[in-house]
Amino acid sequence: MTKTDRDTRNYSVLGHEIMTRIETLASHTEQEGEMTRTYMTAAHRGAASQIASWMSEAGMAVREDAVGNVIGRYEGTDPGSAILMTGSHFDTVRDGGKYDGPLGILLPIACVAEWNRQGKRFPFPIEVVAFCEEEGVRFKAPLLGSRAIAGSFDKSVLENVDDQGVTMREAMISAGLDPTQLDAAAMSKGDIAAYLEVHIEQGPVLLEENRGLGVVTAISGSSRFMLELQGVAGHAGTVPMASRNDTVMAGAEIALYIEKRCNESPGLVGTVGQFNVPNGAGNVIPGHAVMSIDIRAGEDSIRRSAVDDIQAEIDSICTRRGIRKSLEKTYEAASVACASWLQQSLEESMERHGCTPRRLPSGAGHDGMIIADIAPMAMLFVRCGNGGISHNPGETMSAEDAALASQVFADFVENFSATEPV
Ligand code: HGY
Ligand code: MN
Ligand code: MN
Repeated sequence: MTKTDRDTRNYSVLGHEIMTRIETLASHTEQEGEMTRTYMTAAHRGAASQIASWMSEAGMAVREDAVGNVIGRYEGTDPGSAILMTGSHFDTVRDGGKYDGPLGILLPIACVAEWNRQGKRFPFPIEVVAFCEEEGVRFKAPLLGSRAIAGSFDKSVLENVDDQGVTMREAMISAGLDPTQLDAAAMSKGDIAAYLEVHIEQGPVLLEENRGLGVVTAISGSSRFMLELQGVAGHAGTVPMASRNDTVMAGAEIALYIEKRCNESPGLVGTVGQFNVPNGAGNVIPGHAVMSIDIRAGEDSIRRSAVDDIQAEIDSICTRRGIRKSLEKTYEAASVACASWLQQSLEESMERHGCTPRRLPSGAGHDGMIIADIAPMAMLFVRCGNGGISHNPGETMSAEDAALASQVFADFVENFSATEPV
């Protein structure tokens, strides 16, 4: 059996092992039969300890930082060398998929375990980071894990409350964490030689082009808002249409304008993911409605001009309909480019394993966009099945693609040198 055949056989075993572990990790969910794992819940803590034990089985020293990131360190031979960091998040959206996040944690752990079995070490240490909170579901504050490491954690979010009125601070303390130690989690520029995140594409491009892998060029920026609409509640049967201040109809008109405006520029997307009528009733004109707005584009200028237009249209719709509004920006991040020298290295690794390189942008946000503040960042996309669907229980990928991604990831690491080629 040639080395390559052996490699391919080993990696196909690794691919299946990764998929099995993704299933095991998915059992840590808040809701039987669906994938929901939000920050600092019992399911989240269970997943953290499962990941920690896989990291230590793989020969890594494991620590948990003050925000709840689980970090496995595979020591290098040169103690002064900067870290090659990899990882992804282990929280999920509600009723989401099993692969968004965990793939980027479990694939590197499997590769480190293989190197550990072979007694193989690198000059640089490898740190696999299981980021604790990327989706921002429970406390409406995304990318907390990577912000803590990048030193951009905004402590005001500690007072954010979940649907039960629990603050983030309380949730952290009851899980045994110490929010006063958050600054100690931060790393500085220079500590990390490069950050590489392996992630499912969460879209249809690789699937439609029959490719297993792609190299990410940039992570799209996004602007997110919560819009609160105050109208006049009234009797559904007696108030004439012309005299209504109906917050759902105003919200619906706003949502349709967002759709129209975002259809005007390629790559611009707009989503109203939440639209609620608190204490609503079927026979009451809704006097109060709350909706989320998420606007993204690869180009920041395109996103910003769309946001300006949408804000102006919200004003005019609300004035015309006699609706009071409050628009709160909950999150904004500029588009972040991936380091071209790392993209180049990833392409070379892909070519060594028979993949024709394909570069593509990421419409989804990732921890890599935050770590990019303190380290050169790259992402390797892995094909999604089922039309590329994600943030949906139908999210899926194959063991073969997990094996191929492991081979390319391992090749990238085995050929990595901590300095950018001149
Ligand atoms: O919303 C996003 O783009 C990411 O999945 N959190
Ligand atoms: Mn993700
Ligand atoms: Mn996601």
